[in-house]
Amino acid sequence: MRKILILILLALGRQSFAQKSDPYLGIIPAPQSVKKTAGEFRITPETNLLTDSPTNRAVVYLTNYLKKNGLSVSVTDLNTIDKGHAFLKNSIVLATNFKGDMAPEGYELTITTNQATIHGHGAGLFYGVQSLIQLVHNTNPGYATLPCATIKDEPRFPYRGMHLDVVRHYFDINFIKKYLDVMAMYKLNNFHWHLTDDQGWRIQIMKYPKFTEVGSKRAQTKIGDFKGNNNDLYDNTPYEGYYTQDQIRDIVAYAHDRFINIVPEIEMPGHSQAAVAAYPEMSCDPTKTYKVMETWGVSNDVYCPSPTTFKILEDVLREVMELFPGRYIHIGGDECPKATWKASSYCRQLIADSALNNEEGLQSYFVRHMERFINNNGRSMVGWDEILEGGLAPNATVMSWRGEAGGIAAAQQNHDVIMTPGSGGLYFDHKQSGTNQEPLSIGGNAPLSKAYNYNPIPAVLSKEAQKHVIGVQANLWTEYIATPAKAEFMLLPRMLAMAETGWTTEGNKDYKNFSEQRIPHALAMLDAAGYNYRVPEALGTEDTLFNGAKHSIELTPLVEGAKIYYTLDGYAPRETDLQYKEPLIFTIPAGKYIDFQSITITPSGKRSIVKTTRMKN
Ligand code: TNX
Repeated sequence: MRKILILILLALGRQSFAQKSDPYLGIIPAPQSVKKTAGEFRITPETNLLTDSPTNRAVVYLTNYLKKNGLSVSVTDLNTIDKGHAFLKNSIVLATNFKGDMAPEGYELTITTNQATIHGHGAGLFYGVQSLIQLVHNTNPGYATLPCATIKDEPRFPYRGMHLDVVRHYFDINFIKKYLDVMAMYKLNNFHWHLTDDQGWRIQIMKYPKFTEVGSKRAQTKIGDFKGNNNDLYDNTPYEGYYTQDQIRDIVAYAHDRFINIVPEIEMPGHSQAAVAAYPEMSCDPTKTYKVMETWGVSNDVYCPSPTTFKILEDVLREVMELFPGRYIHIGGDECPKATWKASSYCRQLIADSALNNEEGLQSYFVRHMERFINNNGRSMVGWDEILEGGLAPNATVMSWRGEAGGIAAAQQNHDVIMTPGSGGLYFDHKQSGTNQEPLSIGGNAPLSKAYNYNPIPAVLSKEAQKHVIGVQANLWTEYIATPAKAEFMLLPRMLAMAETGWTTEGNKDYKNFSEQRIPHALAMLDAAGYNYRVPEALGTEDTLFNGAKHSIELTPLVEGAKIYYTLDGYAPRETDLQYKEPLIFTIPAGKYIDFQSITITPSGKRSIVKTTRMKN
C-alpha cells in the first residue's frame, strides 16, 4: 500500500515538473508576465466563488467547468455580503468592478494559498478564467490544485481569428460548437465562417429559398487530388448540408458566451457557382444551366455586376446582418476570373459607361457597391487581398492571404489589415511535415514551427502603418478535409501556435519552450477533452543519416503520458515493439548500418509519424 502511494506521489510530482520549470506555467498563449510564488491553492467542494457579477459569462463558464470536473462550488454575490467576506479563505474571486486601468481584454490573476483572484473587464475576465483553467493540474477526486503565482496579461492584437470552410465539406453545428470551444480556450476572438462558395451555399436565406434548396447540394464530389492524374474520378455520392437561421442564431449565442465574434463570409463576385446554379439570373448568361461545382479550384461561373445581382445580394446581406451582430461582413473578393465578364457585352458596356479601365476596374466597382451598402447599414467590410486590384474600396479591411504584399499595400493606404498568409504557415490545409506520411492535403508544408514563427508585423511598414495590422488568422480550407477528425488533426496543435502569435509579444515567444514544455500538457488536455490532433514526433527523433561507430539516442515524447516504441529490424514500429525507456547507445560494425525507427503513441492510441535514423559505419 505504501509503495503504491509513493508511486502515485511520484507520478503527480513528475506531472507538475514541466509546469514548475516552465516560466509560463504551461499557459498557452504565453502571458505578458508570470511571477511564481510558493505553494498551491486547492479548489475543493467547499471553495466559495465570490463575484460582483454572478451572471457574467466568464463566471458562468468557470462554474460550468468546475461542475463538469466534479467540483460544484457555491457562487456568492459580493454585492450582497459584507466586504470582509471578500477575504474569505478558500475562495475564487472574479471581479469586474476593480479600480485602475487595464488594457482591453486584459486581466490579472493572483493565486495565493487562500485565494485565486481574477480582475478583468468583459473578455478580460473570461481570459483570466481560461488561464486559471489551464493552471489546474493534478485533478483528483474531490479537489484540484493551482500553483501560486501572479499573472498580468493582455493581448498583442485585438483580432485573433480562426477560419473554417464549411462549403467544400459541411460540418454540423455540434462540430462548430466544439471548434468555438477550442478557440475560446486559447483566447481567439473571431470565427471566420466561410459559408458560400462554388461547391455549396450553406446559409438559409428566407427570401431566396433556392440558395439552399438548390445551392446546398452537389451531385457528387471529386476523389483525391483534383490536379492529379485521376482528375476524372468522382464518388457518385450526393452531398448536402446547410445551417438554418435558427441554428445560426444558436451558434452566434454560443460564440457570444465565449467572447467570440463571428465574421460571416458571403463570397462575391467569384466563387459563386453554387449561387448562380440556384439563381441563374445572377450570372451574365441566364440561359445557361449551371450546377453546383463537384470538383475543386476556381470556377468561371461568377456573378454578373448587374442590378439584379446587386438587389439579391443586398437582400441576402440584410438577412446576414440580421443574424450576425458583429462589425465585420466578409465579402470574399478572391479569385474572380475575368473571362466571363470579358465575353459579356453587358460588362463591356458597363466598363465604358462607368469609365472603368478594364475588368479589374469592374471587380472594384462591384466591391465598392457592396461596401457602400454594408457601410450604410453600419457595418464594415472585409475582403481577401484581391480587393486591392482595380482600387481598394474606401473603408475596407484586407485579409492578406497571398503572402504579405496585399497587407503591406493596404496598411500603407491606411486600411486595416488581418495577416493570414499561406506563406507564413497559416494555411492549415497545408501538410504538417515534409514526409510522405501526412494525409492528402492541398500541398505546401506548414509544420508547427513555421506556424509558430510567423510575425504579423512586416518590418517594411512604418510605425504608423504597423498600427493598421489589427491581427492574425489561420485558415482551414476543407477540399481534402471531409471529417471532423481530420479537421481537428489539421487544426491542432497548429492553432495553438497561431493563438500565441496573436496574443503574445514577440519578445515572450519561444518555440523551444512552447513545443517542449507547454505543448505536451496542452495536448494531453485536448485529448481528455475529446479532440483529435497531430501527435508531434518525439523530441530527439530525426530522419537522418548518422555516420560513425557509436551512436546514442535520447528521446522525449511531446504528449504527456505518451509512449515511444521502436524497431531496429527495418519494420515500421507499433505498440507490439520495444518500448523506449532510457537513452540507448549503439555500436555499429564497420560496413554495416542499423535503422532506428520510432513512433509516439498516446494513451488514447493516437500515433505520430515514424521517424528513421540510419546509423551507419
Ligand atoms: C485559395 S485563400 C482560396 C480558397 C482555397 C484555398 C486552398 C482564398 C481566399 N481562396 O478558395 O480553398 O486557396 O488553399
